[in-house]
Amino acid sequence: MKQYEIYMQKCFELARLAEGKTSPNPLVGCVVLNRNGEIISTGFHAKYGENHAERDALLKVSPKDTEGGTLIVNLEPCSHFGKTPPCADLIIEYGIKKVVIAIEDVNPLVAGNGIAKLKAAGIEVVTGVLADEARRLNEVFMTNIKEKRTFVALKTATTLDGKIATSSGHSKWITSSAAREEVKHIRAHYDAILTSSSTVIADNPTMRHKTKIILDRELKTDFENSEIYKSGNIYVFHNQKNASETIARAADEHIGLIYTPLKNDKLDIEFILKKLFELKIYSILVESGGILNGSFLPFADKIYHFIAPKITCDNSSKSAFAGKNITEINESLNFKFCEIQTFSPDILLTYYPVSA
Ligand code: AOF
Ligand code: ZN
Repeated sequence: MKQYEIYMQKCFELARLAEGKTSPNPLVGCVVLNRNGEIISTGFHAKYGENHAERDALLKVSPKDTEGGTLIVNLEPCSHFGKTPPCADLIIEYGIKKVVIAIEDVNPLVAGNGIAKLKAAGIEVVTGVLADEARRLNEVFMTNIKEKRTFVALKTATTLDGKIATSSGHSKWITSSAAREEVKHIRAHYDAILTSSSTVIADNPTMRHKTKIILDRELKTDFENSEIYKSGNIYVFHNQKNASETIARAADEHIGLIYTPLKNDKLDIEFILKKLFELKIYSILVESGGILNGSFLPFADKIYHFIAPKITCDNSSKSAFAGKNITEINESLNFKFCEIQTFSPDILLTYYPVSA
């Protein structure tokens, strides 16, 4: 079993090579052993629409080599005709004797059918190897398919006292360049970055990324000069009637204006998330100030929190999460830590909400 865990880790590494490129498909890696237990091939699902991991690995070798061998993969092999024929059929064709899987596929077209097909062909199937890690690896895919909604991640960078800027808004830079480099990698894993008009106005970020989402209730950002409007696809959620008349540039091909109802005097986040899923934006990274972070926190699936070893000790510097008044500590939202990484001298804490 230990040996399978090592191969499964290898599958995760292979799968991660395609991070940010497979949406809305999962991240999948595969290792093939011959009958003597030696690795003879590896593969991964490199890009949406391309070969699945098992097909990628098997097509590099011949059935002569794989006869009686073992295939390790982090997701149940598929059983449906999609962009490619079923991986389960190819595994059977290649004479594989044993298949080791981390988790079942949640796609209703597959869910259990792939395993059933393999077993019906007399293949031994082992499941559940490093299942928790495998679920985390494909948390976006699983949320999309099971809950039919966009996965929401949130990133913040604070001092030890949880501050993101001084009271005047000064924040460059709280974290080191190593941490800021890592932020670029994190962004690449998500379909879009979401931010607020206040952040656009205060920081004038470029955010060169596939898709950008800006929450700008009163359409007060500078559409002509802000860096963010100069590249890529942009959706602006707002609450202004006759918006496109007021903002000529909004008629531009790459800016989509979306009228959004208000809820408690703010743009309705549930409405926005529903719209994003309809727009096939399957995962977002929220990068903003305390107020928007506070509003998104109840909807967040995951938080990336960089912490620099600095303390402002300032009464009025800005907090990473704001917008509420509570009196009892048990009114706080609760999270569970998942990982601590070091980007010296800073750390990155990754945590998940504890569902109520
Ligand atoms: C696998 N291995 O590497 C992947 C799988 O659109 P298609 O035809 O590529 O099919 C996508 C579905 O296939 C996806 O939703 C998931 O259920 C499965 N993806 N399966 O065995 C892979 N990428
Ligand atoms: Zn497949």
